Amino acid sequence: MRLFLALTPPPELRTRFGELADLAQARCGGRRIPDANLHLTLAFLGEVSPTRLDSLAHRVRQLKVQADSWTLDEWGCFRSPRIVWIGGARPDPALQRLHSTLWQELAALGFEGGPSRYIPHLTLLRRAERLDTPKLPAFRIDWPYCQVELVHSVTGPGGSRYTTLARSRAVKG
Ligand code: 2AM
Repeated sequence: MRLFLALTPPPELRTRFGELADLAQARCGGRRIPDANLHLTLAFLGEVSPTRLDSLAHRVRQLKVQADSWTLDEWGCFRSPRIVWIGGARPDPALQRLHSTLWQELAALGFEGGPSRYIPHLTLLRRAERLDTPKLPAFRIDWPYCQVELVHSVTGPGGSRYTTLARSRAVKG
């Protein structure tokens, strides 16, 4: 089963991110990610044997994620997969720490393959026809978060469907 750890936006931000996805698609073309699928991947695990799910979900439920906020204020793209995304103009130490902590936890469970470099990004479009992001309007959105989710991705003819299998404890403040 294909799994990843992610932050998922609260409903009001999902709508705002969806509006940015519409703007991006109008300018760049490509396949817009549906609002329901918008997320920030923190750790991509790839194919995981279902026999490992219980221990992984258990660990995720034990995690204490320090509440923080991610500021998104920049358009970006990955050229070869032709992905258009939004992220932060400046490095975000809290997200980098969270990414490292998660991969330490995952390594303790025997998962390998944490990337050496992490670029926090929220994908809005895939297979964009034009990577014309400099012409897109400026924006600034603060995304408060306090929970990581373990997400199962199933790819079907209509695209990917995501199901949350476990959530970390919410630790406010
Ligand atoms: P993306 O948005 O940059 O494509 C579910 O597929 C999530 O895992 C997506 O957010 C995707 O990131 C990420 N993902 C998919 N394949 C990946 C890979 N090989 N390495 C890292 N992240 C990946």
